[in-house]
Amino acid sequence: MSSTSPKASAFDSRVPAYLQRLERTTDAVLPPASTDPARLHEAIRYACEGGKHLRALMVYAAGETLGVTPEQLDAAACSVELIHAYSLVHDDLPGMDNDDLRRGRPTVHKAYDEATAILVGDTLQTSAFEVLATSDALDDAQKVQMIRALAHASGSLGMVGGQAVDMASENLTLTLPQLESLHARKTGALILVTCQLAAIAANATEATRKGLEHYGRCIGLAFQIQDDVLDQIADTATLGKTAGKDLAQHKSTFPSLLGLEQAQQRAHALFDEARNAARGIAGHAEPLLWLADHIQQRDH
Ligand code: GRG
Repeated sequence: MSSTSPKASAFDSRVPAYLQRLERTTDAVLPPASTDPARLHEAIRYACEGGKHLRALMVYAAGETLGVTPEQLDAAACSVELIHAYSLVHDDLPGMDNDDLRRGRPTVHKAYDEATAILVGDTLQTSAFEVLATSDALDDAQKVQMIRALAHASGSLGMVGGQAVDMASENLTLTLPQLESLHARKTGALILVTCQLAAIAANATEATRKGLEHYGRCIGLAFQIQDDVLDQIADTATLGKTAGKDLAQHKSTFPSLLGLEQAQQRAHALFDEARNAARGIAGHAEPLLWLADHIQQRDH
């Protein structure tokens, strides 16, 4: 069964409260902007502003599906957003994607400077592990499992490795399996780990964890295909502005390998597969169904 329009739902009504919890947890783990070195702490907070917080919402949705309390999910939700924010700050640096704008504002190295942006990313990364290690709502075994899962997802076998493969593949035409494998690491690993962290918080059975992981993998790949599709549509609309960058570097994307329409169809099928996986999980699937619909409907 397929669904593409977000319905009013119980989870939807709880999203503002979850985002407030995320803000409170993040605020508590990061030193105040006035703390020495104030410029670094101000830049760290700047880097955390303005995102959609889809990964934190995935932690809360997956946890809710398994009956976990929000208190037991706060550290996990915050930790993935901190890693995500660090990855964007470093991805934007001149030595990587060299972007001037992020979330509609100057990137951290533009608003501050390059050295500060490197240190912002470094601090966000260590804070992600600190928030897990210092949680009052998790037992020690859960903390260790979460720290291990997050380290694996963000390290050289996960997100950082995906970024390295991506940079090495510039100007190469990848095969579809190569592109999928690259994105399973670069973007998919951090999306997948949201489900793994929720499963750890729930002390879930292996069958439940596997079902959630299948959901997470489908959402991760669908998200990336959709990101490429949205970029391609935006590029076509502003051809003049992006033509220089396109000439300077060629990147394999899902629309460039499959064509725009087939890429859209593949993302659609993956969102459907994610919803089917959610329905198969022993629990209350509605939050995960809401999230799949919500991500599918995004336009940025
Ligand atoms: C530099 C170590 C290192 C890793 C970078 C994830 C990543 C690896 C780079 C991001 C590059 C990028 C823009 C990829 C497209 C998919 C993606 C992660 C989009 C941004 O995620 P959103 O839309 O961002 O969830 P917001 O701003 O809402 O948080």
